[in-house]
Amino acid sequence: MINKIPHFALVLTCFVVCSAKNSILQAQVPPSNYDESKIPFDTFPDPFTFLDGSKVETAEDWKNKRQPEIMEVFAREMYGQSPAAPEFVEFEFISKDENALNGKAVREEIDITLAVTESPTVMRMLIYRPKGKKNVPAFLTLNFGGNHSISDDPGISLNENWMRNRSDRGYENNKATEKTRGTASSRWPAEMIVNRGYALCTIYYGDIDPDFDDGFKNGVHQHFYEKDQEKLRPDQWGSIAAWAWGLSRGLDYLEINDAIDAKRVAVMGHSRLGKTSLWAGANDPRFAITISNDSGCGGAALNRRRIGESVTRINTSFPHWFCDNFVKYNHNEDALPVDQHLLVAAIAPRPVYIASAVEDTWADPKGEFLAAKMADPVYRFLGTNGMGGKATPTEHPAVDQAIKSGRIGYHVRSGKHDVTDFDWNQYLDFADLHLMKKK
Ligand code: GTR
Repeated sequence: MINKIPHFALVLTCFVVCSAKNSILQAQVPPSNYDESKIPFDTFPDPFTFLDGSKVETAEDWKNKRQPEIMEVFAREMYGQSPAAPEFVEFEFISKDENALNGKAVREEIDITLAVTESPTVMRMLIYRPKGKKNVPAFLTLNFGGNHSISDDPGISLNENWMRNRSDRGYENNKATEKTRGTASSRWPAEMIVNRGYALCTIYYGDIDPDFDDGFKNGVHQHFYEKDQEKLRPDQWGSIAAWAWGLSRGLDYLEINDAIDAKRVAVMGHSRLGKTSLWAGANDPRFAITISNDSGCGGAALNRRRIGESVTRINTSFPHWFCDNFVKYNHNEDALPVDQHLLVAAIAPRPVYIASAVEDTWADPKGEFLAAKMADPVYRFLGTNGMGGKATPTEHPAVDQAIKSGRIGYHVRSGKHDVTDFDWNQYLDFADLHLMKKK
């Protein structure tokens, strides 16, 4: 049965779209720099100075003017502007198992329609939630390999959409095979999450927009062109913005699912999907916590440092992730009136957690920490404890020592670019602090 529920709580933003920048992009990309002494810029945009040079004086100035100004720049120059939420949440129950995860959880699959047209784009949400409980807090995430890749539970439907080939894992001819079941389970400890009292809700990101550069013909973009528009404008949504928009549509659905408390949902993502969770969390104030795992360039890492992956590199390798305007900042990061600490600050005062991995130098762990640290004064200005303690920390914390007592969490874990139980343990502790009712 298809369910249609009007969704009134959604803010209208302007209509969207972006265009292809591939042609401009095959310019030379210099080798990546890892030498701190060769960082080209040493100053970063001040959170408390408006674009016209005037100063933020009060918390109201921040909330009503500076935060929207920052978000407007990020939307226009980097991620692209996204369309308004649809008027209805249309969804369909696909499956349910009352005895999942050794009898501890309920497993459900729900199809959520992203655009109601003759050939709609539909994303499938997989939920594991603690059995016998209502109104539980949740983690909402996107995954890379299909919902069936997060667990070897045979009841999860195999995703049939386009997948990136990876024959060692069973992704062939751009499709998932049965062999791909559970291949990402180490990143998704569903049982641990459910045992701690949370639901895990996840969606294959390619359901929203397949992750390749096709000039935005497929995925959700195709439904939002204006009449006679053939390609996206340079300020309209790239794929990261589309994935983030899809996360908000996932939250629309959770608002009408009474097993989940939609006011206690943490949006979490890894790598390109960590960039996505930051953009989703900054745009949608309904997300109670925002978690970025190893998000790197275009996520938490500061663009102006140009360490590891640079703006030029990312725009060249992944021309569809950002809007076309972002190409203006290739080798020219300093011209961008924002940097990534301001994206973290734009989430304030809601809790945010940024995680790095020591061996993930491509993502510039130090730049990720500095973005958190440089957002701390905004959190404190808004009357919260920022990274915790009495003042902004001065040093990068020791490896595997999480900072998690304040509104901004941070750790640098030992090991590689990945999501591990260590990461999840920190996110669960952070969520306990902010989302679990004190007894
Ligand atoms: C890399 C890319 C990173 C990161 C990563 C991922 O190739 O350079 O920005 O997003 O992919 O998402 O796995």
